[in-house]
Amino acid sequence: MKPKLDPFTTMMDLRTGALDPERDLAPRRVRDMTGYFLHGDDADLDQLVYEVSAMPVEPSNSELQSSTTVIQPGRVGDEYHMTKGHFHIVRDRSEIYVGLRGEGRLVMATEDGQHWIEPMLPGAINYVPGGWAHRSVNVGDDELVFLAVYVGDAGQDYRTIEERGFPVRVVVGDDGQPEVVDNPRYRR
Ligand code: M6P
Ligand code: ZN
Repeated sequence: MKPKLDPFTTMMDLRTGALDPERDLAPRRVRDMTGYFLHGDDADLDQLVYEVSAMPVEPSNSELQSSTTVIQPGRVGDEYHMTKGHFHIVRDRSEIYVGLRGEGRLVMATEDGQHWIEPMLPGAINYVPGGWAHRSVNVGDDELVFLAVYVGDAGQDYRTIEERGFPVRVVVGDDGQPEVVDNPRYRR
């Protein structure tokens, strides 16, 4: 076969996730996440929640997509900063996360309402099998930084999460520690 791409290398700062050369950077602020946080009504709309920088590769099943995500520490209401979270449009496509910095929770859920939580920390390689929606939550005081690699044609289905939410939320408990509680707005 004739290759479609030339090989290339991107340098990643292992502490900050910054890429060199810089790649497309997508910031997500509270204003971009309406409806995602249960108590988001009086939050500062300019508050930066996370940024994603993705490698420039076409979204086909013969390639691997990859990106780094940096989630700022902080909360909206009682809920820790988190990504929107998504199913893959092609549901059986899988993904790997490599934790680089900070402390997080990877919340996963199936369409029939099961949920599963794995720790995110430097050195952790989290495997997200096909069929599991995934959302990362920063429960620490530092930035949460991780590298994600996934099948190129996976695509992100945000709508299902916007309509139904995740079965659980990660909130700060009375003792100041992260706690997983049911999401009253979850719809199966
Ligand atoms: C990881 C990957 C990306 C995703 C990003 C932010 O880097 O899963 O595919 O875009 O996290 O998550 P989300 O797309 O749910 O906002
Ligand atoms: Zn994904």
